[in-house]
Amino acid sequence: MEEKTAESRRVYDVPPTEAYAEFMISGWAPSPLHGITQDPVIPYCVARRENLSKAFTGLRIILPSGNSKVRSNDTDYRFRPHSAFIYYTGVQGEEVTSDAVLVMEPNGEIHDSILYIQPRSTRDTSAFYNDRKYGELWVGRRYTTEEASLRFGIEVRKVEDLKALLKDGTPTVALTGLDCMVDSIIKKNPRGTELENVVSVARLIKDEHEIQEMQKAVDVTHRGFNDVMRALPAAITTPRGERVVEAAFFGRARVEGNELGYDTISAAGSHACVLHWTRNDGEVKNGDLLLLDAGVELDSFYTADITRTFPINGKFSPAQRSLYMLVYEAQKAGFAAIRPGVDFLEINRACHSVLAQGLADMGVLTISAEESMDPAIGLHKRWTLHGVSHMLGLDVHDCAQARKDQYTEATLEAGMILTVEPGLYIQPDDELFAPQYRGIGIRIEDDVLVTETGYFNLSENMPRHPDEIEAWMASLR
Ligand SMILES: [Mn+2]
Repeated sequence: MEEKTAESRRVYDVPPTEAYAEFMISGWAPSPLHGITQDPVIPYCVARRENLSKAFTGLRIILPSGNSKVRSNDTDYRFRPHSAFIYYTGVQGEEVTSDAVLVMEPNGEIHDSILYIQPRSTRDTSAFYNDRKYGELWVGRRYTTEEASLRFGIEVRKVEDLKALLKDGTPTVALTGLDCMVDSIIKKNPRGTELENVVSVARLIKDEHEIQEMQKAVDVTHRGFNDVMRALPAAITTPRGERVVEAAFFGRARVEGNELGYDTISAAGSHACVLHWTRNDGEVKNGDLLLLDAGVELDSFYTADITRTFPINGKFSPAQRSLYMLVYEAQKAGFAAIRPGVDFLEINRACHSVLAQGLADMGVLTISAEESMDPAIGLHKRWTLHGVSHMLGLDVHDCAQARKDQYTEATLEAGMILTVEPGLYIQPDDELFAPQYRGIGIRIEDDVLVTETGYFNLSENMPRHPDEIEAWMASLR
């Protein structure tokens, strides 16, 4: 694979003259950064690397941040480092660019960690004014290697020095598919899949710092939902009002956080019955419900994942309220199931039992709830569609490289953070339901920490009961 260089992108730039190049490297005052401090995450990163070291004694471990991805021509998507790179380095927001690599060099029983970065393009280089991708006059100042070393509490070198090191034949384990330079050199990676698994499983149990960041992510997301409530009058009067909702939330994500943790689902009316409705180009109408599934990703890259379903005009109709209460009761049953030692899938069973019973009581499910809960039958899933829990953290679907026996088929442990998100979706053309219920989609999703004695709902402060939701909306009108 050929590396894309800044040079190859600048097809329409006029090359600088020799006189200009000469002129540009002189006459600049020194500009060191003062007051660099370490983020509180750094001691945690040291401990995390010690754990990783033990799993791969004697092997060089390579965790790239990843290359940037071209959107079109010389325009890239906004860069976000790989979650494992974040977890083991503690980088925040945009302070480290693409192409950085964390290398853990074997040193007897332990490893020495070195962070390779694209350092500041200093004034004695031409890059600072002619490198469109990393040059300071194009994209802003970055840390020098010395500054980065202070900031991250780790030895830091230039990434251009990495190529020679990687060619020295040291037995290596690497995360591949992220960095084309690393991939082009690392041909033997027999334990690569195991590394993917280990760095994913490490995040099943959150440390103290992660729990704090998750609470912050939830709190900022709460404020984003408040912004959406305030934007509803504009959403109702604007074509594609779902985009007004999406934009209101996105504003909060960018102002207080790094980004969205995932694409916002802003689903009004029957769009709520489309599980991944991210087109968000529909109307927001008085009398309908709005299902908003959204999460802010902080500068630390931890994200919340919250869903609330609320009446656009501030008041649930009787049909909306009755379906909503069924989902509400299902979620309560899901919460009640959470404590260490319980099967991960028990939360799902608890929620779905309530939903199936409710559907049977309404007469739409014509077999008993118990019969339907038999995994071989599961007819109620016509209206519930999805499982109710997943791990949450740096990724919205966190720990995704864990094996089933470590995750969905394992038991809950204190320190896990997961979602509880039952839903009920009555498609607009579902003739099994009376007309007043058709086209109603409801999901309630909270972010929960498993504790020694049960659980703590990180999003407890966000109203869930219909009465509380109506009061919440009225307070923001
Ligand atoms: Mn979710």
